[in-house]
Amino acid sequence: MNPSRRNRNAATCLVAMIGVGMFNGAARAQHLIDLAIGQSQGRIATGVFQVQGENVAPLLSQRVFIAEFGTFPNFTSTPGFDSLVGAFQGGSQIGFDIRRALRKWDGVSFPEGTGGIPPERLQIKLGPAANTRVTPTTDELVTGFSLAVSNSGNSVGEFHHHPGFTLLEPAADGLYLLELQLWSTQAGLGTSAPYWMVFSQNASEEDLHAAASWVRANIWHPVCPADLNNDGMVDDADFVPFVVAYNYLLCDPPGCPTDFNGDWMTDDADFSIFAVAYDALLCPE
Ligand SMILES: [Ca+2]
Ligand SMILES: [Ca+2]
Repeated sequence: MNPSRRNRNAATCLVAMIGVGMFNGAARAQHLIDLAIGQSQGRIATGVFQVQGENVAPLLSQRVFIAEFGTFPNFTSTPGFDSLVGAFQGGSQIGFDIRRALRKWDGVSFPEGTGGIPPERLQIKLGPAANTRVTPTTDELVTGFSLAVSNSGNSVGEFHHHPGFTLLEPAADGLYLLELQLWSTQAGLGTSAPYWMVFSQNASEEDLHAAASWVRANIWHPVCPADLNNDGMVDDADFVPFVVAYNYLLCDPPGCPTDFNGDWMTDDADFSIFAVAYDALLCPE
């Protein structure tokens, strides 16, 4: 790799992105800790928002997210879902499915077998009573409910909703794993890959990060993590957001897409992994 070429190209790209001025970052700051969704490679993709100077960009390469109960006891509505304006067809619906039973962290792993299924179930709810779903007691798919993509005003094509997540009794302390997928009524738009939310019920941040990193390494197995915009290749469009994170050792909650080795920091170890992927350019099949 030629660093000067890379840096020059990346700088050009960054200037171009700022020039485009995708939207005003300050106005949207309240949504930055939401789960970012958008379209890539023909399907819904999940990720996080990254602040880039005056702008905010979705990095759609993240599939493990963290959340903490406690807004009210056993409850949170953060992260919600948000997308850029115009990301989806206005007036279409995006829904979710629960893919399997809830799992509980045993200090080392989220056990696969039925022994890893806790007595607790997790409820997802928004709006009318019909919009309530609870995790199954065995590994089966529970079809969720759908919510509207905006079709009015300055937000046409934006999907922004905050379902409530409630840990049901006995709601013991610990870490819980929820596996979901997102689907759309928009013609030709495919269902997302599975994604995971690790919920903390009074657990330490250290344990929450360790559990999320375990999911990344043992369930997700990302094959091309350096492809931050999820377009199938690692190029300058990925280098820009990587450097933004690298410059500040940042993670972008509720995930950390620029952390490639699972330590919840973006540093030299991740840079080395990025450089190898950048040289290869194309993601593995
Ligand atoms: Ca890319
Ligand atoms: Ca790292």
